[in-house]
Amino acid sequence: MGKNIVEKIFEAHRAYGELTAGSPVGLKVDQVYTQDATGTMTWLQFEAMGLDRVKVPLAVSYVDHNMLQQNFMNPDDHIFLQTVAAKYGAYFSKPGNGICHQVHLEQFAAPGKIALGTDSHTPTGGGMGMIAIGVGGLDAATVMGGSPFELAMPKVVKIHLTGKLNRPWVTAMDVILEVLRRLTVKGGVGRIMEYGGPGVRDLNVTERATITNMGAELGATTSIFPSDKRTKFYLTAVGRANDWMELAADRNAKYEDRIDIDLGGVEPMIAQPHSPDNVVTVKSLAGTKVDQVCIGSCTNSSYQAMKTVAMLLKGRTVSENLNLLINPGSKQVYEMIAKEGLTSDMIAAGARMLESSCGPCIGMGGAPGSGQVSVRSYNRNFKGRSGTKDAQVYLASPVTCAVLAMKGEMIDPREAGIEIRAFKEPSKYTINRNFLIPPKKDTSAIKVVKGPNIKEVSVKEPLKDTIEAEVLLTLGDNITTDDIMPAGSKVLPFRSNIPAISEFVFENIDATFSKRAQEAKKQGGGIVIGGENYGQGSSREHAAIAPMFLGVQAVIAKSFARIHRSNLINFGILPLVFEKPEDYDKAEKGDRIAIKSVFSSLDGDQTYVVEDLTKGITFAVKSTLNGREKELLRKGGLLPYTREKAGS
Ligand code: MIC
Ligand code: SF4
Repeated sequence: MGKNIVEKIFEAHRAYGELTAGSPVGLKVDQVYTQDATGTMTWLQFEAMGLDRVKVPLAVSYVDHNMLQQNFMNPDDHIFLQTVAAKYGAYFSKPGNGICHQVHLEQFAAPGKIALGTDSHTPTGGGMGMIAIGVGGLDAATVMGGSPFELAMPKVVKIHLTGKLNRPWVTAMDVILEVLRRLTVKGGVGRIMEYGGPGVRDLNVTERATITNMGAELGATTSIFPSDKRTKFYLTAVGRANDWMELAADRNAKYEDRIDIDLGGVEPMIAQPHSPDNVVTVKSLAGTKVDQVCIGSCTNSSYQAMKTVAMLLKGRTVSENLNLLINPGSKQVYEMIAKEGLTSDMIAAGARMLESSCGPCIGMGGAPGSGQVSVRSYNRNFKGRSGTKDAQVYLASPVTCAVLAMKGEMIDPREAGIEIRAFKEPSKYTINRNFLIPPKKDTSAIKVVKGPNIKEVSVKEPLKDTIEAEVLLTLGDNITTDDIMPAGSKVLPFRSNIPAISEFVFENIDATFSKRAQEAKKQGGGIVIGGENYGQGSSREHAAIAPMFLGVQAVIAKSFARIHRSNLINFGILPLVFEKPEDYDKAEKGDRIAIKSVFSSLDGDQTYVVEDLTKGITFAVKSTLNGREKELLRKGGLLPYTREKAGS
């Protein structure tokens, strides 16, 4: 039988298990990378394993998120990450070198390989024909320690592309917005999106990477493109021709489902507040006033994105009442556009140039004013993420963004009366690796430096046979990890300090949560109730560690997002789903509930009876844990489990 690309790569990396959808499969991983906001925890956890060196062929520690250095905290994290990388044999990408996904694409991504990253947008590498998956920090640490990466074999969906984009006004960003419009933020759960069809040839690697990057918003495990001539062209242009190999699905490959997109029919699209799947055509919003435009982020900050924007801005002016912020994705891109005079076109037009980092995307500066409209070429517009609770954040292509920046209001870019030349993919990129510090052979003299804000990793006590706890919060569908554990300049510096960061859990939904949880912890702990797709979005494991620290014992939801479900298990919190979704509103905030005989349920059919002691009613919930996950939960999570194994 013919194989699809996913099966080919999985087969070549299989450590154990079957490639049957839903069953556990262990994969040998080629590359692991971390970024600073999730990386401090990851490396602290790696350190706790007591190994001498990482056991994967390539590990990279990037710094790109926490770049606002308001005090000692962020720079201390950077020093920790640099010294810990040096100590354990990883590359270190210095602050200023760029956003991890863009830099990784330029420097390390290679067809046929498997990479894990402690960031949900790791699938960017899928544009290069690799399997690149976002994971929680502890999962990454365990793999760096030499274990295979285990996941439930996803279903593979084919996105069949035909035709050609109507350039320059329609871009790869519009394609992924169209996919999100059709499939929603839940559409990819448990799936890998494999792109194919003749339309693939119309897209170059960085365009493909925009699509796979934002494929994370579908909830998909990852997305992947074939590796073909265009992949070879890009790899040659970045000086890595040797990393190329051809990769295509067999003619008779099987897929769970197929989605057809004619690139020629795609229009300029825009995601409206507050979800990346709330997508309409830009045209339908014509006339809406825009106050801020941000161009860049890991989704759209390649040389192509920057050059196209510069060509649009050249000789023109940013609208009087609007702010334009630009963050190029990597130092190499920045250097190249500077050399070619493109930054000067941007500056002359009135753009505020930011450093190569995540910046406004994660609320690290660049917050919009009260109630303002911000249009961004980024991938997430969750409420409050920009740093301003009542801001209206929209997502669109860099081309659309640049046009809106000049017009000051929404307009279909095709109707703005602006002409530009077509973009030509360069056959040679600027290459400069001076901010990428390679691993050293002899690390014996290296000392890991930890500033005062870097605190020990917290550990949970083993699972109890009876959970008696208070319902702390009941929530709706699609709760994001930004809702659970907000980011932004106030909170991010505490990523290496769990007691401090836990004060902010659910802050934007219910500011009393942390206090109430701490009270409930004294009486057996708390329970959180959610709807569908609980924990979508960012991979931040702080959305599990901090609730664990606050005594949350279980989350009961209609369904969970993949990375967050793993993170909950890794930190000893039971992820339970309603047996009957209509029981969702039976237990309410403030109710005391009991789950008895947890162990026999865990070993049996994984159905548990929940008694609402306040209301005197019962309902059933279940778990779908595999053998390893059950073991982890019994011990209180992956850290106590690994420690016990190492000690035995
Ligand atoms: C994000 O885009 O939400 C982040 C910030 O990059 C996160 C990681 C984090 O919270 O540190 C992600 O996407 O996983
Ligand atoms: Fe950084 Fe934003 Fe990309 Fe996350 S989505 S990695 S915050 S640029």
